[in-house]
Amino acid sequence: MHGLRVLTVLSAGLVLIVAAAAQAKVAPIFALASQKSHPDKIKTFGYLLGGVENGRYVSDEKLAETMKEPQTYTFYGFLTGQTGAGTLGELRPDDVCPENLDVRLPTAFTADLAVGAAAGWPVVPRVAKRLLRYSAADRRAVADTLKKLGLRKSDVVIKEAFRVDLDGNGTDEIVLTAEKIYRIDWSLAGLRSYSFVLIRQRAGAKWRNILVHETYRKKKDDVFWGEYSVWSIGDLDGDGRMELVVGIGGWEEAWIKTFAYRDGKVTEIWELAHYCGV
Ligand SMILES: [Ca+2]
Ligand SMILES: [Ca+2]
Repeated sequence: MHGLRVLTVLSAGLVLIVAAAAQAKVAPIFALASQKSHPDKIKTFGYLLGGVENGRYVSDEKLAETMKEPQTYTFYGFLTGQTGAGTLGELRPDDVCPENLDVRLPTAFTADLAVGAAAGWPVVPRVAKRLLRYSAADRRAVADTLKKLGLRKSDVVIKEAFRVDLDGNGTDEIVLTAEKIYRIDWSLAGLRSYSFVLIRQRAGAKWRNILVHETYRKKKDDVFWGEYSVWSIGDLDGDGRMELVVGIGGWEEAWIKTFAYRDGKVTEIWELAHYCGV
């Protein structure tokens, strides 16, 4: 009996050590994209945004050193939930912007996020629903935002909208992208052009508009960054609230930005950012 007891204690200790080691490991986060950078398209690239370790974000520069060993990833679509698990291709400097690291995906993916298996929580705890029709209230929210930006004369155009409970408080938010580009030529957006991502949050009987990020040309000097789109929505740090991964595709420049939404406020997560310009 005595021997068995020692064995039990030993094996319990071993389990604890393994669990502690797994928890300490950084989980890298990749945003998956097609060259056209749209979540509905088949994905061919994974861009390393950064990682998460014990609820804290780690920048991609710091992370690259720890990523020599191949590891397992879980794949998620924000409209489908978990779609699978597996390995990714070799991490390598980006062709255009070698300061960034990315992977060419070994097979065709429909997921939009790959997160290291060390993240032990559901990255998509609530699946978002794409809205196929936009309500009058959605259009009014865009019109009100345009008024605030000083763009009363711009046309109200909603490009995409999703319904999901971002913060897990039991009430759905609406995340929408609005955009109208008055083209001067194929690479230049004229005055009154805008593109932005907006959260509509229900507060009692009313709804509040929370601008996530925007670009617009009100004056000649204003620089139009590019076209916004929602790449993914997932809980990247395991606190139960979902973050937004937003792509901005400009002429010769592209950004991937990540935002946290907490208590009705949006903050940018600097560690999980990606920029490429030529
Ligand atoms: Ca909510
Ligand atoms: Ca979170």
